[in-house]
Parts: sequence; structure tokens; C-alpha cells
Amino acid sequence: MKEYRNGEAVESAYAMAKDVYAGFGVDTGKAIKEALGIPVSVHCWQGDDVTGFEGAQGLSGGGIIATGNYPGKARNGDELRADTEFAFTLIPGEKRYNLHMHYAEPDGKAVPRDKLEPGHFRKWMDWSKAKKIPLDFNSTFFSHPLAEDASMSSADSSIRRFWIDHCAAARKIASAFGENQGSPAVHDIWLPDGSKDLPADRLGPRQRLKDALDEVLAAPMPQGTVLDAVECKLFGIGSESYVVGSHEFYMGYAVQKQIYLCLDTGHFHPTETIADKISAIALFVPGLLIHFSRGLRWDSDHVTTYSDDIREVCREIVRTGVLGKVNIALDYFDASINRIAAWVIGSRSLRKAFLEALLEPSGLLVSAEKAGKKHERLALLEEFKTLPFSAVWDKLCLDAGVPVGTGWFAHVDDYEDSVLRKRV
Ligand code: RNT
Ligand code: ZN
Repeated sequence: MKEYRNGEAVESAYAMAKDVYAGFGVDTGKAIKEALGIPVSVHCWQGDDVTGFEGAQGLSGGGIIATGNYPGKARNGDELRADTEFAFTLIPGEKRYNLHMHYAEPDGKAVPRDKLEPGHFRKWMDWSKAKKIPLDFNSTFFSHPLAEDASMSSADSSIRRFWIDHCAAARKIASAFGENQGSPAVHDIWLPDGSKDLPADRLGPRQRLKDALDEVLAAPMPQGTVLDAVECKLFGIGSESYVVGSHEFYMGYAVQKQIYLCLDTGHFHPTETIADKISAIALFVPGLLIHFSRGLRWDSDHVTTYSDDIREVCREIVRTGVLGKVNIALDYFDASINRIAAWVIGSRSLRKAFLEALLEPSGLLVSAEKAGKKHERLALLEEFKTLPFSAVWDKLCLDAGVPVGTGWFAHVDDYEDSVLRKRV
């Protein structure tokens, strides 16, 4: 497909758009800069359908599923890093990279997940340093024989011990990332423990999970190296009736421990949006981690798009003024389409939503609200929907040195032909 917007066309459309926004008191240049500066943690697991490097055939268990068999998934660290680097050339703005414990590279040895150490992530850390891409991290409580029933909430003390040690080991690795990059790495704890049918005992597993988390978090970590986060979920496949780590559980826990709460946009009731939760929770926790995803019927992990839902979350983060205490991450996995394109679509859509939020003349909304002119507030919201936003977005891409509009398609096609299709 030929991209019709060249540099000149982008600049002239932008010049007009800039004037329109200036009329509303908005500095488009400042908004572009700010939008480009928001670090987005891109998830490694879209590159290989959450398979990891432990020799598994694919993602298994945990109530999450990657469907599809598009050719060319990354099969090892070198391929995943190469695919990521290529995807990053098409994604504007600051980026981080989010790893999972099962992406360790222990040099052909099979090291159990409770025995992994920072050295097993040496290649990732060297890459991170060389490319100046800060890393984030996740314990991996799925795709493992010991996680078939439950992990840190298990009634079996030896299984619980394994996963507590795993989580503590992951936290040390995250801390090593933090040392390596000179700024904290987020360590997110999500586990799938729950029950398909109505449980008789809802308290026991929650008590055990709380005790397990207490033990993991009790280990002191070097100051400023790791940000602990806990991620809730309403339900998953196989945990329709009960999830141990529910929203109330982790919200209570994060507030009590003063750690980060992770809200995944796909982890709530389909009509429930997390936009309204930001300001409420921000008052009680040191920070939030947002997993930008797209829930669709039973699935919480479709490719993130520029949807009303996501736009509202971004607006709310910006309006509330909490960008500084919110870590932004992507979380989805689609194996049915070109995986690089999936990264590019989700990442671009998210930054687009942040740019739009930063361009909102929100001062006018607040003034209308304060003056009791609610009709005007509503009318302004309607007016803002048709501001010449796309011209500013194109300019952001131009400034960032990434293809404008559909200009990235051809690059992905080339990479698919020359690299991905050769992986058999
Ligand atoms: C699952 C959670 C979790 C995972 C990743 C792979 O529902 O959203 O964040 O997607 O850890
Ligand atoms: Zn998530």
C-alpha cells in the first residue's frame, strides 16, 4: 500500500491543526514532546505467543490462551531481540521492554524456575544496556506442571514453597535489572489461581496467598531498583467462579503494603472501565501499573486498539495529573496475525490515545464545570472529538522518525518475507 502522506503534506496539515488547537489554548508542540516521552513497556510475549524458552510448544494453563498459527514466531532470545528491534523502528516514543521469568537463557541447561538468577538474564541485560531499553519483569506462574492446580495459594506446602521461591527469585532478577539500568524495574505478580466452580472455601487460598506475598516482599531489595506490583483479575478460563487474587484482594494488599497496584484493562467486567478507578486508587497507593489490553467476550488479551475505553483511561491519567506515578505497559497476545504488526498496532494506538489526551483543552472543561455550565461541558466534549487530531499524530510520527500512517506496512511485509517466513 502506498502512503499518500509525505513530509510536506504532514507539515502543512499540521500547521493548520496547530492554529486550531492554539485557539483552544493548547500547545501542540508541547503535547507531541510529552506524548513521545511517556515510557511504554512493550511486552516480549507477543513475539512468541507467551511460549518462552523452556522448550514448551506454546502457552499452557493459567486461563490465558494464544490462538492462531501465523508463521514466523521467535524461537529463541536472538530472534526475539531481533524482532523487537525491528518493531521498535516503527513505534514512536520512549520504550521499555517487559520480560517474563520463562524467557531466561541459562545456556542450554534446564534451571528450575525457583533457582533462576540474574546471570540467566545476562544477554537481556547486555542488550538492554547496549540499546538503552530499560527492562521490566514478571514472575511466571503458568505453563508449568506445578501450576496446574494452584501456585502461591496452593494448600500443598511444597508446591507453595516452590512458587514463593520462584517469586522471590524473580524479584531479585528485577532488582538486578534495576541496578543494570540505573532506574527501577517493575516486577509484576499475576497468578491464575482460582476455581472453575463454586469453591467451598474462599478464605483459605486468600490467606495463604497473603502469607506467601508477605514472605516474598519481606526480603529487602537495594533502594530504587524494583517496583513491586500486584495484578488482579475478575475471571479466567477455568477460574470462572473464583479468582484468589481478585480486585478487592490486591487493592487491599497494595494499600496495606504501599506497593503498586496493576490494573489490566481486560480484567474487569465487560461494562466496567478502569478509567474511573485511576483517581480513586491513586490516593491510596504509591503508584499504578496499567496493562493496556483489549477484552473481547471471554478473552482479556486481544491487541490493544485506539478504542473509546483506552482513550478514556489515557484522558483520565492525564487529567488527574498522575502520569508520573503510573507505569504504562502493553499486555496482549495474538498468534493469528503477523506478530510484529501486532506490536506496532498496539503500541502506536496507545501512544495515539495519550497524544489525544495531552491535546485535550481540559482547562475549558474544568471552567465550564466550575461555572455550573454542564451543557457547555458536554458540548465541549463533543466539539473536541472533531478537532484535527490526526494531523498532529502524523506530525508526531514524522518527528519521531517512524513511518507516517500506513507507511509501516511495507516494512513489515519485507521483514516477513526476508526473516519470518524463513523460520521453519
Ligand atoms: C493475564 C495477565 C498477565 C499476563 C502476562 C503474560 O490475564 O494479564 O499480565 O497476561 O503476565
Ligand atoms: Zn495483564
